[in-house]
Amino acid sequence: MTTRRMLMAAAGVLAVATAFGAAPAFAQSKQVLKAADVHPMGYPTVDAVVSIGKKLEAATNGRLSIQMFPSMQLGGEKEMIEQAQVGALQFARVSVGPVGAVVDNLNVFNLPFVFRDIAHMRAVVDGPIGDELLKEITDNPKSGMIGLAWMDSGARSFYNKVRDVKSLADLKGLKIRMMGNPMFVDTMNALGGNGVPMQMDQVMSAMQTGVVDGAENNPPSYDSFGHVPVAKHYTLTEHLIIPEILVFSRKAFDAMSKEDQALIMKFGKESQLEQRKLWDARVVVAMDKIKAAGVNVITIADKKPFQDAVKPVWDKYGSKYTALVKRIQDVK
Ligand code: GTR
Repeated sequence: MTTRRMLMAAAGVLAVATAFGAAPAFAQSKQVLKAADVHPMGYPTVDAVVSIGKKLEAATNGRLSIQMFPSMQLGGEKEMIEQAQVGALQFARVSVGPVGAVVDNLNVFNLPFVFRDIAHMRAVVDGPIGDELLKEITDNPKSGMIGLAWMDSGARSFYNKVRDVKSLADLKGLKIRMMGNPMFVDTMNALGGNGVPMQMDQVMSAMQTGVVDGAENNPPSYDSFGHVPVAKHYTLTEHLIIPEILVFSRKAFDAMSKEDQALIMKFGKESQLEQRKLWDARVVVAMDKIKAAGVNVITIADKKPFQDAVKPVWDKYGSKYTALVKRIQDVK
């Protein structure tokens, strides 16, 4: 046998061994796990995942580590989910918005005003409902993902470059970028504006060229995506409180040893509360920067007209989740 053929034969034997789950040699080899986020280094979600990498390195003597691809380097969140599904990417930190398109029950968190406030959202994701929904991602054979942890994304509010929005009437006719899930576009339309679905990587130029008048996001994202100087009217509608989610590629997970899987699950889960601390500090910094940039930050004392206006969204999508919504509402 030539050396080349011998190598190929050896590779064949190993491939068969792997297929039958007997590949201790592979399980012990050095592995750099890829992680991606749309946010830059220093953003709370990114730092929380970098910290998982440090813990993995410490626990495995450097055998497992994480390479972070921040700032949309691997594309938008839809692409990140697809890459995790095929095993090209191991950790994807994405919003529940796009994951709802893959695991339907998650869409319950995408209903406008489903949470009373941020504290309510936290109580829900920290409790049994949060655990069940993570497990649903993991157990759903079509998802291709393992649900590791929830992360905080505060509350989303509207910003635009045209005018102050003090009431529903002011939203009329404004073209507002929404994340690509029909529930969000319908939410904007129900509020009187025009919802335009778009991935984050296109939003800046769309605002600059007038394809959209604005977007909606939490203060840290509004600041960190560089949208503040372009769209200086910010209204704290807090219409969507959508948690972030950290997923791991099912394909990559299945190829790991039980011990390594346990480390991923453990450090993944620990990142939930670590990220939250980083988040709370970041919100304060972002709000200060937004105000210092001369943005008129408008609070809405009575959100009831906004909540009433999104009733059609609840009529269209809410009935599927009635039991789950009731359980969410019952969480104190
Ligand atoms: C951010 C969130 C991202 C993404 C982004 C968006 O708040 O952290 O995961 O959802 O908003 O609007 O696309």
